[in-house]
Amino acid sequence: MNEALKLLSLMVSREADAALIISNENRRYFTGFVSSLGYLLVTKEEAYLLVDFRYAQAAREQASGCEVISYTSLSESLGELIGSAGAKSIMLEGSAFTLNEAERIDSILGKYGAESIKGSGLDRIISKMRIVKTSSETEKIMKAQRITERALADTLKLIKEGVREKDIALELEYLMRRGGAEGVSFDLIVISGEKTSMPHGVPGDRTFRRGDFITFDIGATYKGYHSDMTRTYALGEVNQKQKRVYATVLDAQKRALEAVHGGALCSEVDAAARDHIYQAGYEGFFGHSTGHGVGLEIHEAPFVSSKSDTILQSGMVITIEPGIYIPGEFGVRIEDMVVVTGDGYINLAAAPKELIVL
Ligand SMILES: [Mn+2]
Repeated sequence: MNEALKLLSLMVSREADAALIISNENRRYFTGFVSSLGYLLVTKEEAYLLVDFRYAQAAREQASGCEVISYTSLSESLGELIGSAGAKSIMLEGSAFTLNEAERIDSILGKYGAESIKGSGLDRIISKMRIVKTSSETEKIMKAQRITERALADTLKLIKEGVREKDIALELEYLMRRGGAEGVSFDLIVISGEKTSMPHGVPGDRTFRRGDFITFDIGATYKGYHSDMTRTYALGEVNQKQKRVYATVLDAQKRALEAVHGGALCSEVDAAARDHIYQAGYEGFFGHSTGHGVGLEIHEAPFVSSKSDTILQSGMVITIEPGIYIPGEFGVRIEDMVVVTGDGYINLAAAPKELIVL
């Protein structure tokens, strides 16, 4: 077993005889192997990656720290392993199994005198391991961020009146992939005008007009790791209300960043942004949390919300992204992705944040 698998095995052994992992992200995290299907069985002594014929050769070459088993009958292969390990209780990834898959696994386990433990126990164990990034993980996140910013800089040159949102989103994706991205972190958000009041608006046929705010919420993936950044630009001109809202969001974002350091509570960081926005008179216009962790998933622990009592630790990668959204008018969000350090943070986003009128 590799180090991550050894640690997982140790933590699982306190609560069960084995763990069965099926999510793409967690299989990749523990074995380094990328596939769209596969079962990682971790017992007290061994880790087995069960894959079908399509992945057998690649898994043998690439998977780290586990024995690769190519199955023709999952039921037989999994059953034999569980039987020979003498495992009676198997933790399942609660967030990854569908009801149908869990029923199928239960019927296999039942035949071999074992049973599953469902719920969030295994998810919590894995989340705790993934929440602090290794330097190799952070490097991949930084690379994804650099690809994103380079593509954004080239795309901004194309912004002018009459250009469609979805053409800009497409161009950005193309440039990211050409720049070395595996793909996009999520469907890129490029929205304009009154649509910017929708935090997750979808790029469409709307064309840019003078006086618009244009929101870019964008990210690329690199070797499985995501990046995430939001910038809001103005086109041609801005009015006083737009300026005031933009300045309020930027101040809130800076205050939240100032609150980031190892030992800070996520809820304190959220409050630093939220209190500022509410005191400026925009209570009710900031309806999402201040940020989230980023890694193999675009949204993962820790969650920087008012309800989170998670303590920030050095090595966590989080976003800080307050916003103000005024329905029917416009919205502003500014998002940076940072690495938490003992006494502060390293900002992975370099794109300027002062209001830019394109
Ligand atoms: Mn985000």
